[in-house]
Amino acid sequence: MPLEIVRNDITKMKADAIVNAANPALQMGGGVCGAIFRAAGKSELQEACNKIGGCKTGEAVITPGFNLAAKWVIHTPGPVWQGGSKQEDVLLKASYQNSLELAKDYQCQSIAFPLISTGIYGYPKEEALQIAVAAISSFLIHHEMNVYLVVFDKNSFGLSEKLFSSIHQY
Ligand code: AR6
Repeated sequence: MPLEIVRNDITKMKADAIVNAANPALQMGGGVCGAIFRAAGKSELQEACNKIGGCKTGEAVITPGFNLAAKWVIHTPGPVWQGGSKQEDVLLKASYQNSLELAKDYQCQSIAFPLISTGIYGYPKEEALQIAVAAISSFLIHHEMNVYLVVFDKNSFGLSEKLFSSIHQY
């Protein structure tokens, strides 16, 4: 089962790494980022992020998971949706690819992603879901890893069922 779409709170995922939909300043924000910081331990995780200093859109950095079940948190700022003409698709794909490469470098056997950029950053969910599945699938052609795509709200889950019903048949 190399790619599974699940409906859950990502902070509850028992994977080697969970991915944070971060901002380039690596500061605690709202959405999934706020939830991850609260569950990991706000001050410890913020301190680890401050040591790194920042991360460009589409790139990825790693910190410990502190109080999370996950050993690592991989932080990647996805693009802010600006209508689709600012290479948002390229940058979103890069967020998935760079996070997966970093997980591989840290010998992770499992990783859980949220739907990066689809909340506060405004990326249309259906397109973001297609990009996520395509980027993860092409990585899995050449690598062994259990990848979870964690959808949180009911709409996203419904959309994933509509688009990728075959994925649930494992
Ligand atoms: N588990 C899984 N998914 C979640 C959770 C959760 N606990 N909470 C929300 N989501 P967002 P972005 C979903 O806004 O759009 C922050 O302030 C949510 O339904 O968290 O990349 C950062 O610091 C949505 O589908 O991230 C940045 O400043 C998805 O996670 C900025 O927001 C992403 O929504 C990043 O915005």
